[in-house]
Amino acid sequence: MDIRRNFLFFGLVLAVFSFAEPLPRLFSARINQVGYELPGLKLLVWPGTDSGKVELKNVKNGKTAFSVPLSSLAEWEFSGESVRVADFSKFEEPGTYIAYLNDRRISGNIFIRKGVYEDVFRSSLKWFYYQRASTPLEGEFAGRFARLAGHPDTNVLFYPPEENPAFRISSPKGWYDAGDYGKYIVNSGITVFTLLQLYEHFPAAAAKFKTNIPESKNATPDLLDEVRWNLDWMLTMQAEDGGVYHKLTTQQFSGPVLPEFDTAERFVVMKSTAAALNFAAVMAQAARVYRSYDNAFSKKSLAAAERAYAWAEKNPLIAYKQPDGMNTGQYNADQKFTDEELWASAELLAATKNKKYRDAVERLTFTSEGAWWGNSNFLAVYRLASMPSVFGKEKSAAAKDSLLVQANMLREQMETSAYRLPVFKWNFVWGSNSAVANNGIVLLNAYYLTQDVRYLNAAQRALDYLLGSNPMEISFVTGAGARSPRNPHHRPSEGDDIDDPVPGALVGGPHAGKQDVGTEHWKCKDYAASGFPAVSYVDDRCSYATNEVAINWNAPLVYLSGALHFLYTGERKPLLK
Ligand code: 9MR
Repeated sequence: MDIRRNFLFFGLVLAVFSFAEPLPRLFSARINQVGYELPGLKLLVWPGTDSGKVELKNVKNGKTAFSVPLSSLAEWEFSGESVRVADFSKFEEPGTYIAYLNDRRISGNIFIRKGVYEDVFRSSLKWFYYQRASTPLEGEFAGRFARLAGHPDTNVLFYPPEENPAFRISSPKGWYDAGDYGKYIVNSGITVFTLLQLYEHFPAAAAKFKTNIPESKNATPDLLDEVRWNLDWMLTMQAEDGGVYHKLTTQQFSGPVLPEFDTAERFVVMKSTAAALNFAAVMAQAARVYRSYDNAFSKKSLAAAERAYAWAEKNPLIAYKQPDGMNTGQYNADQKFTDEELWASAELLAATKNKKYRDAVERLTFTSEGAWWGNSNFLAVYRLASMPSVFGKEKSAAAKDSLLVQANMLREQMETSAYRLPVFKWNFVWGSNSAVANNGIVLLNAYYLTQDVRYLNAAQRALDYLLGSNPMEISFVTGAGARSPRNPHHRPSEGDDIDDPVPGALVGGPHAGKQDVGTEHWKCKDYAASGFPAVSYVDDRCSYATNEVAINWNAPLVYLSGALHFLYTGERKPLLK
């Protein structure tokens, strides 16, 4: 039973004041509502049965600028729809267009221009600034989303307190994990890794990219300053023996209030193997990435990583176990930590070249599975495949093969499925949108390693899906596109007096799990009744299973939109070493 049920009362109070109207439908053709780059793949998905030629008319003069026949009808098993596809990739004239079929308007505005993903990239990265704990968000940087500081976290207790009554640590900063105000090491791991990878792959362009944060005027790239906010917090979560506390939260999730009003006691909870290894991996990565900007920090991170790794060697099987009376997130997927161990060993080897870590990398195996917070396997694979100078030609080639197994499956799925999407059945889980975004990252890595543009095109479709080319006809990113979530499950957006949600957030997305139905479902009737996974979504704050936001979901959106932006507008080749 999810503790959020305990907030039924809050829900009832809110229901009186807020009636989340369903968003109006658009013109039905499923397009990337943000737009298309000039040279990229450009698809339109038409859910009607009628066939014919799709004509793109320029809004400037109403004249047809391009026309292309629709494909044959095919069914998409995840939405139950039969659809046709129009491929207008060959059309490269910048402008704003509207699609017509047999003289009937079938689309909203279709934007084609260079740099079309810059805004969504910037806002999804900037969203992390809005998630900062222990600091006010000032108007200069946050605009109308300015708010007071919350959660100083300078006096954090141990949970359960009776086990260690004298315990106190100061553990400020970090990002709020999601719609709630907890801070969790495991989820921070994949998030930090993903954001730092973008910097590693496109250092020159990423270094110049500005997000208007308080650190923007210093000599460090904004992307690295943003991630540093969370790394600084993570460092405080390491105990003297090298172990790392699993999370820092209140006992219960708070109500839908701004940070300043959530004043309940905050606790750290037990050290876990997963936390130690996630910590070791990203601290070792940070040691490399920050070396030229802040050598002292780099050294400190590396020492912390080595201590956490050594702790995990001595404590290899400590799974997180939720203590009685503690009801916030758990982030414990399995009792096996070899994937985290491989990842941490690979990062430590890249940072130190030490034999100890090389032996571990040689001993541990990897598979062809994708990345999410519960499986770090691919995080290691990306690293191994891209650094033959560190891991040896053979090991890197094996990692590349492993990556290509998954990438080929995704590419084929994109090329053959009715919606032309690199999405599998098992991606429709809690946080499905992040699964789609992470699939895009697998494909981009395959593209880097092979220069085969078919992988790039498949990655483009992952972004298209997130930005509107989906059966819900919605861009799943707040503030981006013609129609986007208005009511995410996100306490700061719920607790303020601003109509719009905080921008740049990717909501969790559709899936048929419906873990939230039965709580406040009177507002979510259609959602509760929906059968197909790709349409089981509701833009309502009550739906924490489909409409919450989270750092590990936004990070792959930042990566995907950022990498495509860089690849299309300048740095054509990522840096792999
Ligand atoms: O992202 C997590 C998802 O994979 C799990 O199925 C779900 C239920 O355990 O929890 C999700 O993570 C939540 C975390 O536990 C607490 N903060 C909000 C996260 C997003 O819903």
